[in-house]
Amino acid sequence: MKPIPQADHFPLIQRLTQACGGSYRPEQRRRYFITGPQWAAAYEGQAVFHAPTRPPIGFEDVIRRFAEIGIGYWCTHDTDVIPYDALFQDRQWEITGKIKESLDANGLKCSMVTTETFHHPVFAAGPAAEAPAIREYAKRRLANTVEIGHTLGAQFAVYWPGTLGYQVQGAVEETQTLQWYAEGLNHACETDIAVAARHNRPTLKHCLEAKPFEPAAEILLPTSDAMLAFISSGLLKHPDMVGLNPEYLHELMWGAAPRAALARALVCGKLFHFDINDGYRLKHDVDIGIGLINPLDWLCVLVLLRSHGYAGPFNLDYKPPRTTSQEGVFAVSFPTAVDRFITLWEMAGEVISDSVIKDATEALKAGGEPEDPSSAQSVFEAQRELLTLHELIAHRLFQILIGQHRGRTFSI
Ligand code: GCO
Ligand code: MN
Ligand code: MN
Repeated sequence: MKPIPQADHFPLIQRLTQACGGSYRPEQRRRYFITGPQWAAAYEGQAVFHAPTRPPIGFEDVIRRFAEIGIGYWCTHDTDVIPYDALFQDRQWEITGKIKESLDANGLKCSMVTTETFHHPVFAAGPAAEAPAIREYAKRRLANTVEIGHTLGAQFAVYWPGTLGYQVQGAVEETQTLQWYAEGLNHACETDIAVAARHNRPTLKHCLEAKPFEPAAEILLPTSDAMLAFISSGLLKHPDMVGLNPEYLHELMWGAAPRAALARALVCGKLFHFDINDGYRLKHDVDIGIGLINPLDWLCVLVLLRSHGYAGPFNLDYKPPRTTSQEGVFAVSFPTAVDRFITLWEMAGEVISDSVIKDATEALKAGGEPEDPSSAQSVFEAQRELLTLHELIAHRLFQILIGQHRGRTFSI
């Protein structure tokens, strides 16, 4: 095979992307509450073992390209867009002003802001370290992000605690550290109440995001369930303002059924925000685009959320692969992730109205009537045939996933 001339590479990718079909128009994509993170689009491909594969890109280009794709909302860490030496300075407000201009010019909204409390060496011992000066600094950053959020018109603030944990045991006293972490959140909520009043806006929804295995060896709040317990622990002064931003892969990583983790957040009224991506169980945080690994599981997740009227953001918190070029990030990686989400969401609607699944579910709920309700054997026998429907429903979901319910056939 002859090498392909450089100039033909991108046209080839474009032709094959078009040949894939199934893409939605930007106006269609904008109907969904899909949010695009600055950090995902600007991810350069670097990691512990990896040098960057893509050049840096600023918010102007990211916002413009999200607009072209039809991603209607943008979100950011404070330091994705504000260099450390500009934080708390006039320059931070100049940058914020420019972001606002970019968003307005491109018809995007800022959905969420989040504070980076994990990358800079000041957070080496975590955002709730022993030294009061570190915790005071973290509080200033959280308060500053709340102020930026209101200035940009955000509705949500997200907190991924980073190194809230330890490498070696015994030095960190967990109850104390959790108390300190709560103090940071209390400060953010109290600042929010004052700032929201000043801006004449509702307060933000403060969303905790758990991740089980990184970046510390042991994590104090490793799962969404741990965070639910933390929210109702009594340590938070405004637990009503605080909910969850579960991430699909973060729940899968520790071996959970993500849909069941989301269900637990739903019954607590705490599913505020949702980071969407994909990956593998019991591995590290590979942040692959939604639906590429577990499409059937994803379909089931979206059935749950659709049937419960979840109306929060779907945040594309994944990492375009290192093998994807910067052009590829916007021409392939983001639009195809958005389109898989939309397809799965619409499919979830088909599942909800599918007559086979409806009839089967209703039959399971009606159950059979035992001759003797006090006899285990009689109760069992009355249900024996109906319980087969569990597997039939799973089969039907597979058919819907691959289009067999619409008559797609495979010849043998
Ligand atoms: C991760 C996390 C982050 C957070 C982000 C928002 O995978 O490292 O999911 O991407 O979502 O820091 O706070
Ligand atoms: Mn992740
Ligand atoms: Mn995330």
